[in-house]
Amino acid sequence: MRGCRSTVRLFIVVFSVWLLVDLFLVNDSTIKQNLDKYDQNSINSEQRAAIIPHPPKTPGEDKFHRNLENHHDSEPIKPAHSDYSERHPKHHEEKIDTPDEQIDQPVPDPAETELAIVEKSDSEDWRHKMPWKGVNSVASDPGEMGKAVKFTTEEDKKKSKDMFKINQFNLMASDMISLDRSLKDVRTPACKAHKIDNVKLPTTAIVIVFHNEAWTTLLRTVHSVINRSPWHLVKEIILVDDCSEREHLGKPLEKEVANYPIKVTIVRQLKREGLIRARLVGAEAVPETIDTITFLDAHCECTEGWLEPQLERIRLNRKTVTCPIIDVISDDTFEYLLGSDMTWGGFNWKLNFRWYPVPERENKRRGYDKSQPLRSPTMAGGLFTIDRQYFYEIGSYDHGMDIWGGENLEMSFRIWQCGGVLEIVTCSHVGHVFRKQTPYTFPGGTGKIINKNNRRLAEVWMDDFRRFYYIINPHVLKTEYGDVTERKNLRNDLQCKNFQWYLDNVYPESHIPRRYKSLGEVKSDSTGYCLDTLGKKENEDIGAFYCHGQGGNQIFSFTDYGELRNDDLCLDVAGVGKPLKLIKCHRQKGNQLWEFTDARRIKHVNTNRCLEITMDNVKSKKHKPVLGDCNDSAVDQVFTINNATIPGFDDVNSLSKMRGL
Ligand SMILES: [Mn+2]
Repeated sequence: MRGCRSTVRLFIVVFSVWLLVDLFLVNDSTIKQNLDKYDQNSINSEQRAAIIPHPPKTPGEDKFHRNLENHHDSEPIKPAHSDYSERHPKHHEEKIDTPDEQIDQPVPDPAETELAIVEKSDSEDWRHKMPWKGVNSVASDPGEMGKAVKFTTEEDKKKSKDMFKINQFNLMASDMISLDRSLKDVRTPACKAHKIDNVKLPTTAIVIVFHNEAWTTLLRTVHSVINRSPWHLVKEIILVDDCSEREHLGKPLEKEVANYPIKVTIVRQLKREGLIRARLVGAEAVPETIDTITFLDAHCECTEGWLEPQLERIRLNRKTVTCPIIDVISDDTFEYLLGSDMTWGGFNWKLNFRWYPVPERENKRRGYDKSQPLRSPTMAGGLFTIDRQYFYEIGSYDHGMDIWGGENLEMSFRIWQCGGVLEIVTCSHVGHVFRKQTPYTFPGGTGKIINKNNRRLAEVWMDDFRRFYYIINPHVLKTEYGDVTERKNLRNDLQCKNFQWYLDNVYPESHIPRRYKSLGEVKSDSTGYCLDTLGKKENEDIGAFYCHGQGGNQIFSFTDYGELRNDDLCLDVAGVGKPLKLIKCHRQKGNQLWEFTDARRIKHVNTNRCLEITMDNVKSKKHKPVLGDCNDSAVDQVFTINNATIPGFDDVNSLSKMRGL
């Protein structure tokens, strides 16, 4: 183990990646190749995972089981998968195989979806009776009730700043907070009013993958599961160590979890495999008697009642994959901050997962009841629960993907296109430490790995719509992406619907333009300059640059909504004399409504003025787009809007089809 760790160290290259959601562990095939050279025994992939048997039953565990039986003597707890299905045959398939209808289906009567019966089978103070040392924190401890931990002395501030680099979060703050710290019960009254009979729920195993995780964040994740989940539902916690190098994650971790009241199994990867393959190993370690798998990140905190509403959705339809609302644990102060229940998962032109506002359409479907689960087009990927057998039925993960990246969209598209349902269960809240920067290493660079994974994603699931991705990222076409035959066969065997169906029914709000006049450069004829985002962000001014024909920041779509958009940003002018800005597309026309006239003018409808690209600075030849009075004789107002093509990919027919013409 130690050999593996120090070997990995030799090949570490640090790359900083700015990500909103850092749900990953990394590795690279080059590392693996190098490791193989060092690995005298050249172990194969099956042999890599050494499963440490779970410790003998503790006195606490026995006591716990007795206690449970007392609670449920009328209905003994049986963990077999068949258990929840046999007892509740009606929740199976019947409603579910027609996702087309589901999309427009009104929110069902709560009496049908939420069980009528309802006594909380565990008394409120059940955990205080256990020999479990949990919930021993006191109100005066740092960070209690999710409060921020702040340092006042210069010495502490400096020390915490230094320690920050280890995990890219405030390790010193985390280390001061109790593993059992209390959190507010963040559920809304409507959520609390949902009655769930937790005796009838499917059981789950929690799978947590970690690599060099801090002691306190990892164990606080585990403690929060134990402290805030019904013990009869969480049958096992499986920690997958993706070849960590830190000593505390070796023997000390085994010793620590040996006496926990819920069985904790540690699975060791002897080679670093990355998140995707580590998850698969973790899932395989889940006993067949357990109904569902719950994946969590290694720096989370579960809140009161986080688990039951998710399991309830799976009980009602085993093809539902559920995510909690992911709240924010500040990487700086470890303050627990409530996440929005008004956002869902989408993706942009680069196939990056992004949060976007829930559209009116979906709110209407839910009867404007925020406590009803949201049908989300995609998931962030780190935190979700899935029926164990269904996980395999729909193809677990794409084994051909490396390390991390794209697997969450792959799973999202697959769930929806192959007859499943992906939900954000808004009554379930789990906090996650969002980092601004990854502490992990990306040997070879993130780009290479993500391009490969996304290429596989696009080739297997996106049909002709993959060209949007390739036009924005032409270099992806040069990426070696391996063989996707197996995944295409899976799609065929499962008789999955096509990507157009997904866009039409699940994600009509997607940023992929469906009907458009053009997708390419917006070129000023007189200057040879093009509209260019210059890589600017939302709310910043748009620029112009000499047309380079390389796509990327100069690709705009003139859509049937009258938008001029690059990805999820639209060209927007707030009024006469106001600058041209990039604003999140809202599809409400307004200041984002443009018209391409017969005289090839680009007219801003609200101000009745026309786009022109002018010299901003004669010395530097810097140009910028502005609005001027429309004038049919002004040559600098003449534009050409192009449709970019991909050599060997597009023909005239497919282009017209793509444009919805
Ligand atoms: Mn994370």
